[in-house]
Parts: sequence; C-alpha cells; structure tokens
Amino acid sequence: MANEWNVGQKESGLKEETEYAVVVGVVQRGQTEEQVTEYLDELEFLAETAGAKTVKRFVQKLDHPDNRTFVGSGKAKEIADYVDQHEDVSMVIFDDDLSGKQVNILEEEMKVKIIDRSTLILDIFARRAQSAQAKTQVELAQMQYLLPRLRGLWTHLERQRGGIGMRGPGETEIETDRRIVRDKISKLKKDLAKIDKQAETRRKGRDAMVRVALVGYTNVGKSTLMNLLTKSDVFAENKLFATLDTTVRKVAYEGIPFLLTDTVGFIRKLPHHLIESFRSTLDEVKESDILLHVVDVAHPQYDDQIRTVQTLLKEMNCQDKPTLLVFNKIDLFRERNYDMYLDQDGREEVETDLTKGLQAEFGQEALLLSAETKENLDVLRQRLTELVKEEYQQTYPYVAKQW
Ligand SMILES: Nc1nc2c(ncn2[C@@H]2O[C@H](COP(=O)(O)OP(=O)(O)OP(=O)(O)O)[C@@H](O)[C@H]2O)c(=O)[nH]1
Ligand SMILES: [Mg+2]
Repeated sequence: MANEWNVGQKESGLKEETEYAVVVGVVQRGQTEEQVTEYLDELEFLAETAGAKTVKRFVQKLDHPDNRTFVGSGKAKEIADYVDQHEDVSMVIFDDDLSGKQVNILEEEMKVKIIDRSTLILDIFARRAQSAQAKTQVELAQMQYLLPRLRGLWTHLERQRGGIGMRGPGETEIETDRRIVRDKISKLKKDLAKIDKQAETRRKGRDAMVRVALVGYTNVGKSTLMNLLTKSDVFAENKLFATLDTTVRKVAYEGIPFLLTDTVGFIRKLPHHLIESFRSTLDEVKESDILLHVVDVAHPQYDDQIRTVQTLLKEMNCQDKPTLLVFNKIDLFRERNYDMYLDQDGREEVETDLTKGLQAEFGQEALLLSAETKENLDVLRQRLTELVKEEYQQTYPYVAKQW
C-alpha cells in the first residue's frame, strides 16, 4: 500500500519511464529569492532521483504559505492552467510539507498528483531500501507521515479493507483507514524493535576497535571514499540517497586496525519521522569515535550543507567527537571556479587560503581532496591513522600497547 501514494508505482528500481513535473516554492518572510532558487534546484534533483523531469517552476513571495492552497489562490489557478495546457505533466511538487486538506484542495484544482518534499524523500528512500531494516524503517516513517493526513485525502485503502473483522458497523471510512494505518504502525514498530536489537547485539559483539564514520550531506562522495579507503565495492552514483544501509569494513593502516562505516546522507528538511525510524542506523554514527565529515566543495551551497549536517550531528549529541572536514571533489571545484590562466602557484595559494578560511569558519580541521583523481588521499590516510592512534591511546590503551 505504501506505493499507492508514492511517485510512480513500479518496483523495478529507478530506471522507469520519466514522469514530468512542475515544482512550486514560496519565498517566505525572512527568506531570499536566491535561497528559494537553491532549494528548488535541490527539489528538482530529488525529483530527478525519483524519476521525474521538471519542466516548469513557480515561485511566489508570501509571508506565510496559504493554509488552503499553499500558494495564493491566483497562483494556484495559474499553475492549474499550466498543468491543464501541458498534458505530459503528471504531478506538482511543493518544496514544503502540505496538510491532507491542502493536498485534497490542490488535487481537486490541478487534477494531477500533488507531492510535497517529505513525500518525495520518503519515496526515494522506499525505492532505495534494500535490507529488511531499511525497508521497515522507511515504511514506518511513511505510515507516520500519512496518519495525520488521512482526513482530506481520498481513501487509499479500499483494497486493503474488507475481510472478516476489519470493519465494524457504522464505522466511517476515515476511522477504518486510521485503524489500518495505526495497526500497521504498531506492527512495524515491533518488527523494527526486533531488527534493531539484532543490530545492537551485532555492534556490541565487535572487537574493541576504534570506529570511524563517514558522514555528510547526500551525494558528496562518502561511498566513493569508503570504496577507496577500504578497497570495497559500495554502491555510489550521482543520485541522492544512493546509500541507505550502513556498511562497516575493517581497515588497517600501518598495521593499526579500525572500523570504517559508510552511512546514509543527510539533507535539508529531512522528515523527522525518517530520522526517528533511522535511529538504529544513525546509532552507528553515535557510537563511532571519529567522524569524517565529507563535503562536496564544488557544490554552490556547500556551506549550507555543512551547517545542516552539523545541526543534525548536534541533535544526535555527536558535535564533540574528533572530526575531520573532508572537502571532496576539489577537481570539480577547480573546473568550475578557476580561470584557465591561473598558474600552479596561483592555485596553491587559492587552496591554502581556502583551507585556512574553512578551518576558521567551521572550527574543525579541514582537508581538500578528490576521490575522483585520488589527489591528497594519502594525506587523508595519514591524518586518519594519526587520529586513530590517538583514539586507541585514550580509549583502548591496552590494545594500543601492541604497537
Ligand atoms: N568530480 C568528482 N566526483 C566525485 C568525487 N567523489 C565522488 N564523486 C561523484 O559524486 C557522486 C556521488 O558519490 P557517492 O559516493 O555516491 O556519494 P554519497 O555521499 O555516498 O551519496 P549518498 O549515498 O547518496 O548520500 C558520484 O557520481 C561520484 O562518482 C570527486 O572527488 N570528484
Ligand atoms: Mg553513499
């Protein structure tokens, strides 16, 4: 049933027929137009990851989103007219969360699927989920997201209903739907508790070893780095949320072993139900000793992305762990920012200044590198080995004595 309210319904992975979408954003009080343009760039990338091509954007300045139509009624009519004139368009995507009532009113007016940011993220997660744990986590988040929005949405659960004992006399459809969703939520919670327990036991069973976690915004190159640092084969691609399941590998540099973990990427406005249900996955981050915070330095909003990640890490009480800011994709940064006449000395100067500036701005040790060209990878390895050694001396001095 989760698929019924998702974008697209095929289960065959991400390669399916392209759908065409319109995206809508509101410049609210305190926001700049520029910011909203960046948000919509990201929303389009999310849509692309979900298999939709964006053909048009609508932006409106409003102090607050309208509680019936999100945008003003005039703008809603303009969007409806556009959709009406462009038969290919099968959905309208809003950059903020919508209530069930808003979805219902907008669907009535625009006659196509109405999707919000959380739904889109949940949909991508649902398609990406591989393990039983990830699948259960995503489905739980989807159900929790759906529950308060059932009123106003048309009844999706027609086919699920029925069957002996499912429907009492006089019970309204919405109550039946709510009950189905609530039952499903409690079942998923139970399933997840069992799976989380197993994961916890597995984590506890690991040797006394220093743990390092790759964290960061989605699509910055965490898995690519994981593969290079561990010579393994974790799935990486230029789409959002390529990784949902954590991968842990044992690595040894200079004969000193440690565990390296690749984790799910963060994003602005991550639905909070998702964070809650991914708690066990994120525990890998919480229980690690050292963080490699990977950043895509070629991304125009990398500083916003760093702040998003730092805020989430703070919420998880991880802000005080030894952290290395790994500014990845320096090759792409050069391609995008350097004048072709800038010579080697000039480049070095720019990069030294950049590193210093970044360290000062974010208060953490910074390193520029490229997972693509492997430039500075040796520096990362070396610095990481030093940090791991220090950690052993503090946390596992008896183990450290061996070296
Ligand atoms: N140009 C360039 N591209 C890179 C570099 N490192 C990674 N990429 C590309 O960036 C894209 C995302 O890489 P991933 O390793 O999947 O990123 P991730 O952080 O694991 O992403 P999620 O799992 O989605 O959070 C891929 O297309 C990589 O090939 C780099 O140093 N330079
Ligand atoms: Mg990844």
